[in-house]
Amino acid sequence: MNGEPVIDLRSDTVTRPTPAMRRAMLEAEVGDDVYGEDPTVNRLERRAAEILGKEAALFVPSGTMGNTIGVKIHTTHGQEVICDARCHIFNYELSMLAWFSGCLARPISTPDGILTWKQIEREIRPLAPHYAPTGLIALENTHNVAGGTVYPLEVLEEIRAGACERGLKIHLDGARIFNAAAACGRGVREIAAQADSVMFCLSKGLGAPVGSLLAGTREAMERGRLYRKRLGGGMRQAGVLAAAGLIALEEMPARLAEDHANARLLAEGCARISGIRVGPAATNIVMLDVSGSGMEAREISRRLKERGVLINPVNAVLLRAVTHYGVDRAACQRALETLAEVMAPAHA
Ligand code: TLP
Repeated sequence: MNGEPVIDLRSDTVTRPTPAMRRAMLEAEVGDDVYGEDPTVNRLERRAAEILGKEAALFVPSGTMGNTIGVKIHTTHGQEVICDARCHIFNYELSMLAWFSGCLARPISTPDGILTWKQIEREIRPLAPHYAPTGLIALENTHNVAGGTVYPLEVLEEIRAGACERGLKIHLDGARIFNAAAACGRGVREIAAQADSVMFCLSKGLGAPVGSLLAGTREAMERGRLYRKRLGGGMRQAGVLAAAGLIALEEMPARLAEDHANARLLAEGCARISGIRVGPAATNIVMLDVSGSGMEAREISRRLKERGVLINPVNAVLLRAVTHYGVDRAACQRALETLAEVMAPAHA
């Protein structure tokens, strides 16, 4: 390493609070949120519900808890949840779908993480002697592992219409719904309207230190509040966190297009490096398929780290680079140069 700052492209979760967030945290009005008495948390929940066009919202410590409660409020034990095969709920949440809600996943393989109503409809199971009935449809927008891909609004609308007709609820893992909105030019409210419950994260591209929100009907959020307590997510003077969340919500969505432009820069640069095949880079996530390089993804990740660039492997042949406000255009350029250097010996 040459003394330059580390370029951290492992995730947008690594973002640190902005100076405005830190000031707001310092000055936050607080109370005991388990009693519903934290004015800043209450303000954040009201504002999030308003932005998403839902009746109510619930502040939770993590996206995983938001999804866990989101699944629980719509399902009963022994049901199936239809989802994409690479979604976060199914793959990266320590089987909470089964552990907490007692449900099975009914995963559908897709090339881009985007489900269609046609695919979903085929997998709906009725209550019958051999079946676990379908209890919920879970969608992810943007889709993380597929490379930050975005649902076209028409596809969501079709799923919504079909689900309504079949009496099925939809939970949206919108950890990065603001990235989705920025990329497809629609409001988060339009996207959120296509689901019964929506989880989104303050602590990813929006830059808050901690926290996610689950939004839906008032009745569902009241039940959700009890599940949050069961899961140990009843926080006390959480207003210090909510204060940063409010800044994240108001100030950060407008700059996400910058992260998307940097991701495109990375993707275009990587496409010129021999041995790398680049995914779609629709938003702030770039998937790099290095199966043609003769090197394992984790070896590339190790070599990059030695040179001050952090990019995580997803599996033996895939790396994931995520842009965020902590890495500017110049940092992405430098990451590209480092990547080219690291990949070169494999093709010498
Ligand atoms: N994703 C993290 C890791 O868990 C992989 C990341 O670095 O991207 N839904 C989606 C789509 C997510 O990407 C994540 C986090 C979550 C839910 C869970 O959020 P947290 O980490 O707050 O529990």
